[in-house]
Amino acid sequence: MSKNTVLKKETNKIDFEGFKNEVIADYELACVSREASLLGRREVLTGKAKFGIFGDGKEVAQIALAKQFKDGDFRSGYYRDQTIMMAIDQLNVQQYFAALYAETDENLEPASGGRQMGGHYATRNIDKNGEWKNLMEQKNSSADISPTAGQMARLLGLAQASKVYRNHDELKNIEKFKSFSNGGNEVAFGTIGDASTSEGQFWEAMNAAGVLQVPMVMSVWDDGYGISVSKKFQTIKESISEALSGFQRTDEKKGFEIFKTKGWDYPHLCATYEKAVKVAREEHIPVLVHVEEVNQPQGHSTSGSHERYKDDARLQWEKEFDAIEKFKEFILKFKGENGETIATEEELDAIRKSAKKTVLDQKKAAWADFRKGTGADFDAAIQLMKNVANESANGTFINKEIEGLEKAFEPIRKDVYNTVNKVLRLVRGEKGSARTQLINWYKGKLEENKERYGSHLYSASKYAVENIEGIAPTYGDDEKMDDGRMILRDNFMKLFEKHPEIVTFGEDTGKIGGVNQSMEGMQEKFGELRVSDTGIRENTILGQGIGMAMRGLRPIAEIQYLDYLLYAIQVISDDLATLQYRTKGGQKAPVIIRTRGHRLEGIWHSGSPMGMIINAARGIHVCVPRNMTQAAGMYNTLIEADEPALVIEPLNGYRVKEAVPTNLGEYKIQLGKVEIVNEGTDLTLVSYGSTFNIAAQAVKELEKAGISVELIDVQTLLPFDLDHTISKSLEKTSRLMIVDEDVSSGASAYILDQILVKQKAYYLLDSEPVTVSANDHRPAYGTDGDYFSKPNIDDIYAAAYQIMNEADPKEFPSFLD
Ligand SMILES: Cc1ncc(C[n+]2csc(CCOP(=O)(O)OP(=O)(O)O)c2C)c(N)n1
Ligand SMILES: [Mg+2]
Repeated sequence: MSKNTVLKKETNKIDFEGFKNEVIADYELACVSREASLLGRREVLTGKAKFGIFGDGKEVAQIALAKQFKDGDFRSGYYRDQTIMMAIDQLNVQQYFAALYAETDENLEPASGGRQMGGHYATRNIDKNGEWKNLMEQKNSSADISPTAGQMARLLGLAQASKVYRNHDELKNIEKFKSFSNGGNEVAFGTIGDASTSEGQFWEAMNAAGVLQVPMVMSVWDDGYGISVSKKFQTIKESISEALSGFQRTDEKKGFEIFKTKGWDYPHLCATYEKAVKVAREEHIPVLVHVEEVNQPQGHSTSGSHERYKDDARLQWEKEFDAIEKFKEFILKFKGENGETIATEEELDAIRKSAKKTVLDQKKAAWADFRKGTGADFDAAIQLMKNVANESANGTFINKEIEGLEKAFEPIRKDVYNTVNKVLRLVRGEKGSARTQLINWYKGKLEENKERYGSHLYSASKYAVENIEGIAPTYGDDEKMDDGRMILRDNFMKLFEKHPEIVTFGEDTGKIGGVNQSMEGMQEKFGELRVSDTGIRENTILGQGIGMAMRGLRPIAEIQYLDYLLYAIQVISDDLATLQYRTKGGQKAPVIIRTRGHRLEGIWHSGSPMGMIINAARGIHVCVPRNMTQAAGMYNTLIEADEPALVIEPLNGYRVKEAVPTNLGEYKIQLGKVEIVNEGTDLTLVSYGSTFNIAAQAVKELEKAGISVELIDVQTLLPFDLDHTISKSLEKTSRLMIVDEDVSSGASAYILDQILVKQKAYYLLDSEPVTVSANDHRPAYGTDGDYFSKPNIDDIYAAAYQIMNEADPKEFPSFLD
């Protein structure tokens, strides 16, 4: 067995007992993990859990990987990684089953508090108050998401953080950053299935990691299939390492280090990971570990069986090359230098048997806890409903409902609350005290469950944006004016001086300071580490932001134009916007996304798909400043908060002169607060961003016709007018017009819903509400194209005038007919 040479060498270094114990512990863990997969599948098939996707077949490779995983390191992986999580002590069997059952107590199911299906792993990196834990005292896993390759962009950022920490001398001396890094020695471990390497996200991240030279160890678990679709249809040359061979570094050129190993070959796996991680950790070289011949004994998931698509030969191979069977073979054949053996077959069988029992016991404990949670609700509801039955004329019918619930097989909360609702409907109009008690209990439970299933979409810490109070900009006597871009730039200068953990990056951000020069001179001043150019790759620009923000840095990820945010919307929506929610407050990534848009030229530099963005990105804040003073004030707020946000600077505003505040870097725009820019009595006009400035011109024109418009800038779409200032304005004007440059029924529909429904302003209106939006086609090129595509001053004037004409035709006779 030539493959044993590495281990034989090892045995010279450590005493045989130590070596033997390690191998046996590995075997034991592999067995426990396998038994968890086997039992997990049964739990789904018998109806206790809804869906299962397991890590069987990948155990041995993951144990080898985990040997190299150190405190402070990070994982960004996918649903097959249960054995890594167990091996790094961040998942036990009880938690594994708790997740399968959707246990909502985050103490019992720490990855997501039951919000994610099992197989989606995460560690708790912030505490109950939203404060960072010491990430150097634990092994970390960023929170998994289901979209295949969705872990890639974030992985890049997690690895890049080590690079920043290694090379950023200022941070090394600041105490708080010692809980994020030790001189950048941390590795980011990525895992992905062979089929998911077909996704663009994989290629984009791999190329960027090679360019950036970050310590990322990318493992591909190659089991030859993506559900039923074989490698033949997934990967060029049916081999990801062959496909990526051009990434291999050479003596002359930087690149990746590429390793190949086999998923059942324990000694080779151990040796490979040792080499792979060493080069990544020490030299900051990205590494690909292509783990071939991985198997999948139970097929893809509980949704089907692999006999449908694997032929007999493959199924036979899966049996013969089962990772645990091969591991067992290795142990039994092993002979040390002096003829020592590791274990006998009986001993190994006993380990397997005991693993089975451990798993069964842990599963039972998880189920008992899970039942306890719903059981308490069940018991309380039954008692309260029985009391209602006793006092109600409808007692017989109520008792029938109670009986139905009592007979239900393992009832869940849905069954309990559904029965309570049915009973309450039966006693509507009655006045008994038991009924009141049931109603009060139910309302309290609704709140509890809102929290249980809906908390932490946004930060709940003291650093939540709603807790960051505004500070007005101040102005000197000299009435100094400057281009908008200079106000932004000088404000960034202040922020970068104050917060050494801020880094910014994007296309053209570094050398030239951005396409609009709002970072001009920043790279010279703060260096290439903090102000850098990236490739054209919006998805991973966002991923850099997410990963670095998860490791204590404050990234400002720049997307060159709003229209290209679409390339990043997947990672914004799937990963960033869901992070706090999907971990139930266990992780955060306060990335600031900076972009510019709304109006300039042509189809792809004038878009304003705000409806799409705010609907895709609930969970992040969306700021829509109308000028750069406002934008800078928003950055000043956001840097003090611990939440992700998107700021869309008005693209046509960089060279517009604005008064220069004297307190740059200090003044703050409070998010969720609107600004009444012009007071008026006839009509409330609501707008934001670039179009706001056109609306402001129209308001001046309307004044000449005797129409007094209250002009309100919402400033932020998420959050939206938290004080309900708009409905207060409508109490005065009773007429509402919304001017928005998204397509019809885009952001304007959202704004209308906020004002009419959420703020209950419908009954304040004397005229029908009017929305002025862009045309549904993309905006045409040129100034006339803009005029006829987007809301223009004449559209806005005409729509406002029309409202007043309808209200008082004598005073405001039509000027168009
Ligand atoms: C973006 C996206 N598309 C499709 C799916 C559905 N899906 C889930 S797993 C999977 C196959 C993944 O195969 P592979 O990457 O080889 O991982 P394996 O399950 O084989 O370990 C697919 C298509 C998904 N989750 N995300
Ligand atoms: Mg696969």
